[in-house]
Amino acid sequence: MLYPQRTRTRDLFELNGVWNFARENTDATYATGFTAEKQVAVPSSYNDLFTDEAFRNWHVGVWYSREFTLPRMLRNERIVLRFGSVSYRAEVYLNGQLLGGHETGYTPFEFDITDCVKFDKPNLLCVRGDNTLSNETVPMGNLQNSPEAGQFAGQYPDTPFDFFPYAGIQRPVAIYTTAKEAWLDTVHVETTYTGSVGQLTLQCKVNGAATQARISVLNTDAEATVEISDGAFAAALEIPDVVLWDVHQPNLYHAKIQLLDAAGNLLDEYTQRFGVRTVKVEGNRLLLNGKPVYLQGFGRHEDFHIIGKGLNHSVNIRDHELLKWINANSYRTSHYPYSEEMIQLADEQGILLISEAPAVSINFEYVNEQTLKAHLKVLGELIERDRNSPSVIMWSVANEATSDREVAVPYFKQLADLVRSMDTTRPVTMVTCKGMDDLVTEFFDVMSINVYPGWYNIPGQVAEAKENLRHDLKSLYEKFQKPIFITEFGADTIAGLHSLPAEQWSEEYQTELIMELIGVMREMDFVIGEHIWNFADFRTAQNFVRVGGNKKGVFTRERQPKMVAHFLKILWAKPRYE
Ligand code: GCB
Repeated sequence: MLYPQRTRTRDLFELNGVWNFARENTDATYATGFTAEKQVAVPSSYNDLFTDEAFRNWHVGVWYSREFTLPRMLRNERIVLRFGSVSYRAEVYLNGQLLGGHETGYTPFEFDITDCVKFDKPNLLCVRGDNTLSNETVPMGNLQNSPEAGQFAGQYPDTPFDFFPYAGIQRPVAIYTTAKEAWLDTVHVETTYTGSVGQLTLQCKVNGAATQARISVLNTDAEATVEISDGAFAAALEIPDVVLWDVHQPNLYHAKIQLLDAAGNLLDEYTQRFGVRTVKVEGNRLLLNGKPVYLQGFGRHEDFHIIGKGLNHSVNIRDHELLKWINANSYRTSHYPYSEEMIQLADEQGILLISEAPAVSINFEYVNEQTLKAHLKVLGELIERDRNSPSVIMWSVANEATSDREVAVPYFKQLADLVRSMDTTRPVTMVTCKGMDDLVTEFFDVMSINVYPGWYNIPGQVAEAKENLRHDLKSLYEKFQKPIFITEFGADTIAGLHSLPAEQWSEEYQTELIMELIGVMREMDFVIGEHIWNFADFRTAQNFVRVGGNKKGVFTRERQPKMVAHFLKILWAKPRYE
């Protein structure tokens, strides 16, 4: 599915703004219109907009509605309604008619509404959202708080993971048009280079009557015209004197793709952005354009006051500003696909992403075939969505599954196989907390591990925590013989709490622990990256170990630095490999 854009042949407008909202708490039919309980913002999570606890923790059916009018000049166009994401599942009705649904939040979906849209009066759009999680959803939820439900069992709402289950229409809603005769459906870009010549391969799917595709890479001499057959075409282009995409020079190219009919008339035009770069794991190094890169940065969340996980360009800009300020070069989109707009910013600003499926805390006590099906589906949708983004350098198929159980082995093999069948240009990983007991590391290029010495184990004792980490890293490498990426470590810290000598929860403790543990990681040549948990404080479900959320942020939830940020800024100013 393409990201929507306005071109010579396509129109685009957004349906964001203020919509009507109601919880589904009667048997009434909502699909043909309903009495609003509230007004709601789109995009936004609905949970923190209102003052009533009942709205905040509401996770079953909710309804959104609004009207829109289409101008008559679009009468002869193909019209598509597109959602950036609705968590966790959506059903969409236009003028009372069910268009379809989508499951697994965090990925986009769209409907061709050409045949049911009206031009002579306003159209009524009603969307049912539902964030009920179960053992068959990814992520799981509502596991009845039983102890087997894992480390976060017993919290409210009932989620086995450590972030608030925000819900609603959290990303943009748009209408775009194409010509009815033909339109470009999908574009897959792959790039490499030989010497100073960049190589671009395009694989595209097309609908309708176009017979030829003309491709030109803007501001270069690269162009090609190819035949379309069976609704598809492929093209290979060379870019002389290529400027690679890199962290310090995130150079982007634009491939203009035009679909033509037999007479040479333009039917569709779309511009696909791309960067020329390679990424691979070789020995104990992650190589970007053939040069070793050490990952320094964070695990993160889409999370902010009031809007929850709703897309907000200002927050995104501020977050990337802080990443640049602190000299980070990367982050993991823990624990789900972030908005398309955020990925685009990373492409533009040269930030490296480890793009993660929304499979956090998969618990094999509860997994069945449906869980695997949902997991494969959303992983496939994520790869399809982000594959053309140069900033995405690695796929992470899951975070902290109970991957020490035999049943996890065939499950994760299928996930790794799916990724490799779709994309052979990026390494694949799975983030584990099972250490020496992990049974699925063999399927992945990099061993990504979450470790909390000095916090969950060996609390308050930095010297012992260092010794523990040193020992564990050596044993893991000896056993698995893979480069190790530390995807999480850190300490909850209340901004403004100080203590000398340092003790848990103080800014001094977070600073000392993080800086000392990094020292140990850097003793080991096989460690390819240090990602601190977390970039910023974030909201969680309620339980007795979280005081107003998770406080492991290097920045506060308001995006101001804690003490450790200043130390990291100095350390990260000098790249580890030169
Ligand atoms: C983890 C999880 C992360 C939690 C973190 C913590 O291992 O991957 O989602 O937020 O620990 O702070 O406990």
